[in-house]
Amino acid sequence: MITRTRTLTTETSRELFTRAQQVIPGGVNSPVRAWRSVGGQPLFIARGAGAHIWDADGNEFLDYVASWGPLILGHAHPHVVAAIQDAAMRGTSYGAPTELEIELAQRVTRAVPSVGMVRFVNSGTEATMSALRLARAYTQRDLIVKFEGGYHGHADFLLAKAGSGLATLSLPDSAGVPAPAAKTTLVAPYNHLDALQEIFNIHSDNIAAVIVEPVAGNMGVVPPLPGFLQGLRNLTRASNALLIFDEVITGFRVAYGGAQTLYPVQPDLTCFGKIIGGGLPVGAYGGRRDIMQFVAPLGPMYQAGTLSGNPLAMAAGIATLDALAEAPDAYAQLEARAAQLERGLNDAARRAGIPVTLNRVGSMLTAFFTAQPVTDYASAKTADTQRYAHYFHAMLERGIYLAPSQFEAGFVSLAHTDADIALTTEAASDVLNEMSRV
Ligand code: KE4
Repeated sequence: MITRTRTLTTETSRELFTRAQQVIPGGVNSPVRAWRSVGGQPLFIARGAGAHIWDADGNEFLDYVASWGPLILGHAHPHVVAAIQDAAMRGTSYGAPTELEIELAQRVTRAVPSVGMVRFVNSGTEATMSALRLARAYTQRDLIVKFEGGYHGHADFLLAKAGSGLATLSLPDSAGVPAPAAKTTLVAPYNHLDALQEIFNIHSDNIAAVIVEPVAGNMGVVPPLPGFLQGLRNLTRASNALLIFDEVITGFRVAYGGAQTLYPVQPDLTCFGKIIGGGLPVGAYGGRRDIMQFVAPLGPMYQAGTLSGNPLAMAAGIATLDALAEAPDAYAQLEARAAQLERGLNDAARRAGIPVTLNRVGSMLTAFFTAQPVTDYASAKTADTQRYAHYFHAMLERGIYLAPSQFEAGFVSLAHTDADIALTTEAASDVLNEMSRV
């Protein structure tokens, strides 16, 4: 049972954070975990089960981060744990092909019609980096297009921000990224086809690919406006550039076949991650067989990985996808629970008179603290991040663990119950009413 504590005891997490900072930059192995945008010190998590996590001090929370998306079944699902244990008993890695890789690859290619072949890697970053190298190899062109607010992992040429003019080449968006690496990237505003048309008017013969999150998750959840994805498909096809869907979040999240089955647009290549690893490190890229023939050892585009297709990760991914495929109306249940949460949060914000724009696609959602619609990065940035930080901490005190950033997606899992959703919306109502009085 969630214990509602107004002030959390976090002594152990604090001690662990002090120790961690001695040996790990910022005390974390990924920046968002440091809570820089919401303030305070991160909680160290000791265990998870279903929709719940417990921190090192024993505080229990309802978890809506879900390891940033992989845990669509909830934490420590018995079938996933058993599959990992079973694989581990036979060894953890061979550096040689195994049947498990075929099993997971067949599940992915059967679920996603545009994916004729797939290559497994160890992260979403590797998946997108490899897919873009493949697009460049296949088209023999250098430029790529991404969208402002889109995140595709930390490959040099993807850490790029828009240059002065829309169609000008980009600038590095991180220290250590050489200017030439950023210059091969063009950045357009999400959901703005006219801006993309302008880029293609100038650069079309040199564009290898457009990479897009078919439902944006990394500026907070921003769905594609009607016609946006089809417009990308038309523009790329007309200029012989490839269309790459980055479905690292949306793959098996918004539908078993990913966003490309919700919005019937077929990309040339698709990137996966998160859910297909069931919580273990897996990424993948795949697509048209004629393009995948370029991947070594078949073709000239090189990509490799010591632990790619690792048997434990494959076993976790297979168990996860099978649980999704076999659960009766799993996606209808995810939709119903997330819709219940959306209604509850919207009602609470309206009653409190706090402006909130809630964007949701299936079981991924974000409550932006802004009164205006959020359809791109510029409108996402109108959100009041201070208000979000207050909301984050106040919900934490009520046993609800949200993303430690306004510009991230929250996730409902199959382990969340109606009672969990009711408890969450009750806590939100409490917090938003309090916020309306300050
Ligand atoms: P990884 O390299 O983190 O496995 O995947 C990179 C990636 C690629 N594409 C999309 C659409 C993604 O969302 C991600 C990673 N997502 C972030 C959360 N927004 C991971 C969290 C983190 O960076 O710690």
